[in-house]
Amino acid sequence: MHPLILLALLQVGNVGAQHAAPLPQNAAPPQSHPTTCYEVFVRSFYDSNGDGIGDLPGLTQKLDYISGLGADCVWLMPIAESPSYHGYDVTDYYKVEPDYGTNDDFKAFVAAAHQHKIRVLVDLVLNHTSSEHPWFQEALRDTTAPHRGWYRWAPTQGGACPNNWHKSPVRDECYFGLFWSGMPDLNYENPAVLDEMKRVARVWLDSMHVDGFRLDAVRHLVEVGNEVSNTPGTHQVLRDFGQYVRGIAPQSYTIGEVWDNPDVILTYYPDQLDAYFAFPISEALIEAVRTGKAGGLLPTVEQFQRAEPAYRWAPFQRNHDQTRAMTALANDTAGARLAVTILLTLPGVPFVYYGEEIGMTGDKPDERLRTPMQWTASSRGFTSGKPWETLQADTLTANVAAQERRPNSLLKLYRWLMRLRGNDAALRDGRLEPVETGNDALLAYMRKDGTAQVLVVANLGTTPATLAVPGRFSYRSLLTAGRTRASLPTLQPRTAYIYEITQRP
Ligand SMILES: [Ca+2]
Ligand SMILES: [Ca+2]
Repeated sequence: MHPLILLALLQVGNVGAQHAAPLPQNAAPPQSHPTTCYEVFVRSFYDSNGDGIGDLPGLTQKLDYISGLGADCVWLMPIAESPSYHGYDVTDYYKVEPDYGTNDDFKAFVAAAHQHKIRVLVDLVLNHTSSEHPWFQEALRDTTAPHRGWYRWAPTQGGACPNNWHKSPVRDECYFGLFWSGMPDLNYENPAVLDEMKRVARVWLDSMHVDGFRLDAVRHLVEVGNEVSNTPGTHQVLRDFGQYVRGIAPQSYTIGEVWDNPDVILTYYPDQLDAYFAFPISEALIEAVRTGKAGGLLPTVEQFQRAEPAYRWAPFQRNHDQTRAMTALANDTAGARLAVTILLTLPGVPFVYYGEEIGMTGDKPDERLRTPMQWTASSRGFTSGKPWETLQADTLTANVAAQERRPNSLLKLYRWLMRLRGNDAALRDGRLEPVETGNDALLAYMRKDGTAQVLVVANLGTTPATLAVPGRFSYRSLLTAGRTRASLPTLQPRTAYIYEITQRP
């Protein structure tokens, strides 16, 4: 039985099993959700043919590495045909970007991933297309074109276009594009647009065999006047789309990007996408490690936990739009170790951004957040040719090969924690209960399922600390070998501990 179901039954049991109430709608059994998901930028992962661009055959060759980490899921940033390096402006939703390979290369990748027991989520960009998409090009040139109504048009005002609108290059009119002129927004007030995106989803699920989607910028789907975020129409599109995908692929997983505060994110449940990224947890986590103060981290986690089952929200450190974690932590390796130990012991479905596991650095502009994976001390580990983007200089020291050789490297810690999470039901699915420490530099929480409990303690501060947990327990470390203890040791500065604890008589 799944622990979440057991937990639900135990709770029902508390109020009298003979009057068991039906489970609330949002506590439906999860469809075997991922344990830990690894975000990959294909262009920067591994180049198989020496053109300097990472590709699908290269990614396929690195599946042993990803499964060796302990990930059972990958999210691939956009892989559909696109004129840009990042792929968030699509020109053909049904075709793999030629830089990355062919549709057959993608199918071969998915088959190999499934042999590694890794599910594949692909980025799906619903909000906008590329301005070079044939739909938009036809609509731009011909006001009677079939796809004219798939975009939003308006007359110019005194020859100019208002904020978020862009001047047509062919006539005196404006079109709407929230992000930039190269990304015209699709018009979801036209039902044909959503119908088309359902066809796209079906093809990727049925013919390409993906296991789900990461959905980009979903809070911006439908505009009302000047309101461009979180409108009722946006919720309705997601409700419709989520229901459609669950209907044709009940085992799939959809996760949306709603980069907003917790109260707003929670309005996207219970009946829209399966899950959303927990941006507020990410921010509180990095902030806690950076400042040495637990601050709002656990209250934020509890806010999500109270509202929704853990498989429906995804904590992470950083993604492809944000300063990399190691850079945000000012190159503090102890901080990076604290951050991942906390991340991978929180409830939810944690996501790891490629390269985080070796402490890759990077700051804006965006290209520098998405540099090639540092397999070895030079770019030769990524490509035999000239890399599409220069690697970070610290590939000399921060690389997979070096960390494979070093005991206790960051890479080995990630591997240990990801596998631990996969094998420990309390860590994977248990509820989080904060432990009062009376010290803001000391973060402590229990993870409990029906049978086991795990205690996580992180001393975020720079001085040693102690913590007395009420009750008589035995402590068995899940991070290091060693004897079972009767109490916690002195908690060293900038160090985290994980113990399985059992009641002593
Ligand atoms: Ca290539
Ligand atoms: Ca939009």
